[in-house]
Amino acid sequence: MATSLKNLSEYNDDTIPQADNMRIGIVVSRWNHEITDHLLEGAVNTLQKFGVKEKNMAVEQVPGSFELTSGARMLADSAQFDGIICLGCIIQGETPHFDYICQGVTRGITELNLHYPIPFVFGVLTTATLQQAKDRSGGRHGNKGDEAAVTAIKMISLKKKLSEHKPIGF
Ligand code: DLZ
Repeated sequence: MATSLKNLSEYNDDTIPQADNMRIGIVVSRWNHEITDHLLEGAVNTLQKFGVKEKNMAVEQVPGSFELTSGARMLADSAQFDGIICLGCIIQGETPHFDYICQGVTRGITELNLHYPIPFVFGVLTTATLQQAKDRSGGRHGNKGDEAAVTAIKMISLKKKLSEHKPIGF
Protein backbone atom coordinates (compact mmCIF):
# COMPACT_ATOMS: atom_id res chain seq x y z
CA MET A 1 0.00 0.00 0.00
CA ALA A 2 1.29 3.49 -0.83
CA THR A 3 2.51 5.47 2.18
CA SER A 4 0.04 8.22 1.29
CA LEU A 5 -2.84 5.85 2.13
CA LYS A 6 -1.40 4.06 5.09
CA ASN A 7 -1.79 4.38 8.85
CA LEU A 8 1.89 3.99 9.75
CA SER A 9 1.12 3.31 13.41
CA GLU A 10 -0.97 0.15 13.03
CA TYR A 11 -0.13 -2.81 15.27
CA ASN A 12 -1.73 -6.06 16.30
CA ASP A 13 -2.90 -5.88 19.95
CA ASP A 14 -2.26 -9.61 20.37
CA THR A 15 1.48 -9.17 19.80
CA ILE A 16 1.97 -6.59 22.57
CA PRO A 17 3.31 -7.97 25.89
CA GLN A 18 1.63 -7.23 29.22
CA ALA A 19 3.02 -4.03 30.66
CA ASP A 20 1.43 -3.92 34.16
CA ASN A 21 4.69 -3.65 36.05
CA MET A 22 6.65 -1.54 33.63
CA ARG A 23 7.98 1.86 34.72
CA ILE A 24 8.29 4.23 31.80
CA GLY A 25 9.65 7.77 31.58
CA ILE A 26 8.62 10.11 28.79
CA VAL A 27 10.63 13.14 27.75
CA VAL A 28 8.84 15.49 25.38
CA SER A 29 10.00 18.54 23.47
CA ARG A 30 8.04 21.81 23.81
CA TRP A 31 9.16 23.00 20.37
CA ASN A 32 6.23 22.44 17.96
CA HIS A 33 4.11 21.62 21.03
CA GLU A 34 0.90 21.72 18.95
CA ILE A 35 2.27 18.47 17.48
CA THR A 36 4.17 17.03 20.44
CA ASP A 37 1.11 17.41 22.73
CA HIS A 38 -0.65 14.91 20.46
CA LEU A 39 2.36 12.58 20.42
CA LEU A 40 2.32 12.64 24.22
CA GLU A 41 -1.41 11.97 24.38
CA GLY A 42 -1.01 9.00 22.01
CA ALA A 43 1.91 7.56 23.96
CA VAL A 44 0.21 7.86 27.37
CA ASN A 45 -3.09 6.39 26.10
CA THR A 46 -1.30 3.46 24.48
CA LEU A 47 0.82 2.74 27.57
CA GLN A 48 -2.33 2.74 29.72
CA LYS A 49 -4.16 0.54 27.21
CA PHE A 50 -1.53 -2.17 27.72
CA GLY A 51 -1.50 -1.91 31.51
CA VAL A 52 1.13 0.66 32.47
CA LYS A 53 -0.07 2.31 35.68
CA GLU A 54 -0.18 6.08 36.04
CA LYS A 55 2.00 5.87 39.15
CA ASN A 56 4.66 4.10 37.05
CA MET A 57 4.82 6.85 34.41
CA ALA A 58 6.58 10.20 34.49
CA VAL A 59 6.48 12.95 31.89
CA GLU A 60 9.18 15.63 31.69
CA GLN A 61 9.41 18.48 29.19
CA VAL A 62 12.52 19.86 27.48
CA PRO A 63 12.75 23.02 25.31
CA GLY A 64 13.52 21.39 21.95
CA SER A 65 14.33 18.06 20.31
CA PHE A 66 18.03 18.75 20.70
CA GLU A 67 17.55 18.52 24.48
CA LEU A 68 15.80 15.14 24.34
CA THR A 69 19.10 13.30 24.75
CA SER A 70 20.12 15.09 27.94
CA GLY A 71 16.57 14.96 29.33
CA ALA A 72 16.40 11.22 28.66
CA ARG A 73 19.79 10.68 30.28
CA MET A 74 18.67 12.54 33.41
CA LEU A 75 15.59 10.32 33.66
CA ALA A 76 17.74 7.22 33.17
CA ASP A 77 20.21 8.35 35.83
CA SER A 78 17.36 8.54 38.35
CA ALA A 79 17.22 4.71 38.02
CA GLN A 80 13.43 4.80 38.32
CA PHE A 81 12.54 3.56 34.83
CA ASP A 82 12.65 0.39 32.76
CA GLY A 83 12.63 2.43 29.54
CA ILE A 84 12.44 5.99 28.24
CA ILE A 85 10.38 7.38 25.37
CA CYS A 86 11.64 10.52 23.59
CA LEU A 87 9.02 12.60 21.75
CA GLY A 88 9.73 15.54 19.46
CA CYS A 89 8.96 17.13 16.12
CA ILE A 90 11.42 18.74 13.70
CA ILE A 91 9.96 20.35 10.58
CA GLN A 92 12.35 20.87 7.70
CA GLY A 93 10.52 23.75 6.01
CA GLU A 94 10.64 25.80 9.21
CA THR A 95 14.07 24.85 10.48
CA PRO A 96 17.19 26.09 8.67
CA HIS A 97 19.43 23.77 10.72
CA PHE A 98 17.05 20.80 10.41
CA ASP A 99 19.85 18.37 9.51
CA TYR A 100 21.98 19.32 12.52
CA ILE A 101 19.12 18.90 15.02
CA CYS A 102 18.03 15.61 13.43
CA GLN A 103 21.57 14.25 13.46
CA GLY A 104 22.15 15.45 17.02
CA VAL A 105 19.07 13.81 18.48
CA THR A 106 19.42 10.64 16.41
CA ARG A 107 23.01 10.19 17.44
CA GLY A 108 22.26 11.14 21.04
CA ILE A 109 19.49 8.58 21.45
CA THR A 110 21.58 5.93 19.70
CA GLU A 111 24.46 6.59 22.12
CA LEU A 112 22.13 6.28 25.10
CA ASN A 113 20.91 2.93 23.80
CA LEU A 114 24.49 1.75 23.48
CA HIS A 115 25.64 2.88 26.91
CA TYR A 116 22.67 2.36 29.23
CA PRO A 117 21.06 -0.97 30.09
CA ILE A 118 17.51 0.26 29.35
CA PRO A 119 15.85 1.03 25.99
CA PHE A 120 15.42 4.62 24.74
CA VAL A 121 12.75 4.98 22.05
CA PHE A 122 13.00 7.45 19.16
CA GLY A 123 9.56 9.03 18.92
CA VAL A 124 10.67 12.05 16.92
CA LEU A 125 8.86 13.20 13.80
CA THR A 126 11.23 14.56 11.14
CA THR A 127 8.99 15.89 8.40
CA ALA A 128 9.21 18.23 5.44
CA THR A 129 6.02 20.12 6.32
CA LEU A 130 3.70 20.92 9.22
CA GLN A 131 0.92 19.01 7.45
CA GLN A 132 3.04 15.84 7.35
CA ALA A 133 3.63 16.23 11.08
CA LYS A 134 -0.12 16.64 11.69
CA ASP A 135 -0.80 13.51 9.61
CA ARG A 136 1.56 11.53 11.88
CA SER A 137 0.46 12.87 15.26
CA GLY A 138 -3.12 11.63 15.36
CA GLY A 139 -4.02 12.27 11.70
CA ARG A 140 -4.45 10.01 8.70
CA HIS A 141 -1.04 8.33 9.09
CA GLY A 142 -1.59 7.45 12.74
CA ASN A 143 0.33 8.70 15.74
CA LYS A 144 4.06 8.25 16.27
CA GLY A 145 3.41 8.55 20.00
CA ASP A 146 1.39 5.29 19.87
CA GLU A 147 4.22 3.61 17.97
CA ALA A 148 6.80 4.81 20.46
CA ALA A 149 4.75 3.42 23.37
CA VAL A 150 4.39 0.01 21.70
CA THR A 151 8.11 -0.05 20.92
CA ALA A 152 9.00 0.76 24.53
CA ILE A 153 6.80 -2.07 25.84
CA LYS A 154 8.30 -4.55 23.37
CA MET A 155 11.90 -3.61 24.14
CA ILE A 156 11.39 -3.67 27.92
CA SER A 157 9.72 -7.04 27.58
CA LEU A 158 12.65 -8.36 25.51
CA LYS A 159 15.09 -7.27 28.18
CA LYS A 160 13.00 -8.85 30.95
CA LYS A 161 12.79 -12.12 29.00
CA LEU A 162 16.54 -12.31 28.45
CA SER A 163 17.31 -11.42 32.07
CA GLU A 164 15.11 -14.25 33.34
CA HIS A 165 17.65 -16.70 31.86
CA LYS A 166 14.96 -18.82 30.23
CA PRO A 167 16.37 -21.47 27.89
CA ILE A 168 16.89 -20.01 24.42
CA GLY A 169 15.29 -21.52 21.32
CA PHE A 170 11.95 -21.33 19.55
C1 DLZ B 1 16.03 26.05 17.19
C2 DLZ B 1 15.05 25.02 16.74
C3 DLZ B 1 14.48 25.10 15.47
C4 DLZ B 1 14.81 26.18 14.50
N1 DLZ B 1 13.58 24.19 15.05
C5 DLZ B 1 13.24 23.17 15.90
C6 DLZ B 1 12.30 22.18 15.49
O1 DLZ B 1 11.73 22.18 14.38
N2 DLZ B 1 12.00 21.19 16.37
C7 DLZ B 1 12.56 21.13 17.62
O2 DLZ B 1 12.25 20.19 18.37
N3 DLZ B 1 13.44 22.04 18.02
C8 DLZ B 1 13.79 23.07 17.21
N4 DLZ B 1 14.68 24.01 17.61
C9 DLZ B 1 15.16 23.98 19.02
C10 DLZ B 1 16.35 23.04 19.26
O3 DLZ B 1 15.92 21.69 19.33
C11 DLZ B 1 17.01 23.39 20.61
O4 DLZ B 1 16.04 23.46 21.61
C12 DLZ B 1 17.75 24.73 20.57
O5 DLZ B 1 18.66 24.77 19.51
C13 DLZ B 1 18.50 24.98 21.90
O6 DLZ B 1 19.50 23.97 22.10
